[in-house]
Formats: sequence, structure tokens, C-alpha cells
Amino acid sequence: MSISSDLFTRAQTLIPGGVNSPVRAFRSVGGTPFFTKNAQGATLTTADDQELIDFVCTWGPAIHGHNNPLIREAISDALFKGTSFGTPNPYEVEMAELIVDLVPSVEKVRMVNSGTEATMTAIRLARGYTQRNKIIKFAGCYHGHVDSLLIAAGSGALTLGKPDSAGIPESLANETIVLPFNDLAKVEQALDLYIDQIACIILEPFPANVGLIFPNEGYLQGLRDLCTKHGAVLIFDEVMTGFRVSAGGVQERVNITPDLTALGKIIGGGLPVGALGGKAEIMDHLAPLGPVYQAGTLSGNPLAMAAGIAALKLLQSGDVYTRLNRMGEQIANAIAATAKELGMPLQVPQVGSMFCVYFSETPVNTLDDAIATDTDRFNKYFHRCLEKGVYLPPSKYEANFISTAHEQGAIDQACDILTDTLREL
Ligand code: KE4
Repeated sequence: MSISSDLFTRAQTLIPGGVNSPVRAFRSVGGTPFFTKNAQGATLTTADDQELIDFVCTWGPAIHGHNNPLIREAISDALFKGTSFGTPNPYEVEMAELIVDLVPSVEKVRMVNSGTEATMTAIRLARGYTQRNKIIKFAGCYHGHVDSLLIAAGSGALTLGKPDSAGIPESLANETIVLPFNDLAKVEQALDLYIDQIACIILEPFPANVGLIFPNEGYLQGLRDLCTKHGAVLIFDEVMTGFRVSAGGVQERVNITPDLTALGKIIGGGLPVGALGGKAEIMDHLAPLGPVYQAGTLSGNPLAMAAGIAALKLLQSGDVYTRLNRMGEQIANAIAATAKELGMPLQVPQVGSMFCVYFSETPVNTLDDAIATDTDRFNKYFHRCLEKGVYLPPSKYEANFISTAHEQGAIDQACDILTDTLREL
């Protein structure tokens, strides 16, 4: 019995499914999850001392790798002054200034403790601001475990084959309209049908909880125009893509201005942080200024702020995004070239330091396309790569992440393993 197996056996008697977040349970790929005892740079060390090149990066936050010395130092310095004050503190102001400076659409920002809190606050704020109840989301987009958004969700919900959660009253679910991604006509029809009832449209601008899919040309601008026309709030959920695909997220890459932006992951530098930002006119509807209540004991705590500030400042140094994109392209090109040589049906969408592997003859543009990809072949690929020391996300519905801590040697080694393993499938 391995140490991880023993730990998992014990964990399952104490924690539902033995995990504190479902995607970690390997339910989709099968087998027993490994336990990590140490993480340094781009490497995870398992409880059984296997070293893994990490392409999950704790699901996105570790853009500077694990235990980055400057982030560790920032946390250590803050630690000696106390971990949480429950009062305003200077770190919050510096974090807010950084986010407002980096994210084009953000004029004001409220710190929370997770991506889920950010999206939950975003839809409550949109409903309070517009005084409308219905929301539009897209099949396969995952926005955390918010009641109104756990409908046709992606990520863990999709991995477990239960895109709709139990425990959500039908009366609430009925306020959520779920549409296929990349179909603007369907959005227009819904806005016309429920005229003046739609509070907001929320989406991942690059959906990365179904693998990784991209909006068709003109789709995001179309959503922007429709929201403006109908007085609905456009919410970009950039919890994953914020500071990942560029310093200003997708909205900076595509030059489209959402009304609200949900953020998380990278802004915590590995500690629990989320944020909601956007137009001051909308944000000022949040308590204590406005009528939309939102709160959090540990929101803006100095320890998490110090870690996040260090992480954001590191992103502004040198050619970080050029390096990350170069590594992403190297991996995607290596996998694609090998698949072509083998005549293997495979798609490898990539943007910057994010990519995913779909075993599919045709490009993947919607949730249905992603579902139709070859799950068995992905799962076999996942386990073979893991055996050889490369840790891909344990679900075909997740994105891979590269960090600035991935040295060229690790990327070259990973490319060899990722391509050799294709030849063995
Ligand atoms: P958290 O509440 O997990 O911090 O964030 C929720 C969330 C919101 N929006 C997007 C676009 C997200 O990707 C997420 C969380 N992402 C998943 C991985 N795909 C987190 C991993 C997990 O659930 O354990």
C-alpha cells in the first residue's frame, strides 16, 4: 500500500470522497489520487517521493511556480505583523491600486476569499443594480459553486457527470437561462423573449472548464453590444484567465470592456483570495455605500494581500508573458506535430501558458464538442504521463497551466514524455 493510498483510505473516512474539492478525487480518470507533501517551483513531490512536473499549478494560482522565494518573503514579512486585523489595512489599498491599474475595465474593486464569492457577488450586484432577476450563463462555463450558476456547469460538476447540483430550488434555477456558447442568435432570442428581465450575462470569455475553447470571431463583441442594448450587465469571469493570458486578462487581449470582472487564483499568490471589480457606478451599489450586501471576515487580510501583491508585481517584471507563451507554444506544437505524424485525431488549443489536449478529429468549440471527445483515450494518456512524471489535470474538462518556474529543461523533458506517450496509445 503506498503512502498516498493509505492517506486516501483514512481521508475517505473523514472527508466526503476523501477530498476537499471534487476534481482532486480522480473520479473521471480513475485510480487513487496522489497526495502532495512538498511543492517547489514546477515540481510536486508526492507522499511516496515521486517527483512530478506540474501542469495543474494548483488549478491556476501558481503562475510563478510553487514556493516562489519573493512571494514567500512577502508572506513572511506580513506574518510578523499579524495575519488578519479585521480593520482596513495598507495592503488592501495597494492591492486595489494594482488591480485597477492592471485590469482595463476595473474602476473599483472589492476583495473576497474565493472565485466563487466573486461570481456570487457579481450576480447579486447585477440583480440589485438592474432590479431584474434572470441571468444568462453558458453550458460548460464554470463559475464556482454558486447556487444560481451550478446549472449546466463545467469543471468538477461536468467531470462528475452532474452539471446540475442537487440542493438548488427549482424556483431559483428557473431564474438562470443556460445557452450554448458561441451562438449569438440564441442570446439575442433570449434577451428579446425575456425583455427587461435579464440582469446580466456571465461567461468565461475563454471557457477553460470544458478543456479550453475560444469565442468565435465577433462573439464577445456581440455580447457586449447586446448587453448595452438591453441594459444587462456583462460579467467576465476571469478567475482563471485574469493575469494568466495577459496582465489585463482576456479583456485586454480582445479589447472588450465588461461591466464587472470576477477575479481569483493568481491574485492570492497561492493564498485564498478572490475579487470583484468593475464600473464604479455599479460597484458603488455594494454595501456600505449601496443596498447590495456583501461581506467577509477575512476579506483583504494582510497575509493574503501581501502574497497577492508580490505575485502581481512579479508579473510586471520583464518579458514574463512572452516567456510563458513561448513555452505554451513549444508544448502545443510538439503534441500537435506528433499527433499529425501518427495520424491521431487530436486538438491542442493553446493561449499563452494555458493549453489542453482533446482527443478529437474536429476542433472543439462548444460543450457538446468537448463531451464528444475521446474520454477513455484521455484517461489512458493522463495515467501514462503521470507514471512518467508529468502531472496533467485529472479531467479532460480542465486546462493545463505553465509557470515562470518551468525551466527549459523541464519543458523539454515534458515534451518528450507528452509526445512519446502519444506514440504508446
Ligand atoms: P474558487 O471558488 O474555486 O476559488 O473559484 C471558482 C471558479 C470561478 N470561475 C472560474 C472560471 C473557475 O475556473 C473557478 C474554479 N476553477 C476550478 C478548476 N477548473 C477550481 C478547482 C476546484 O474546483 O478544485
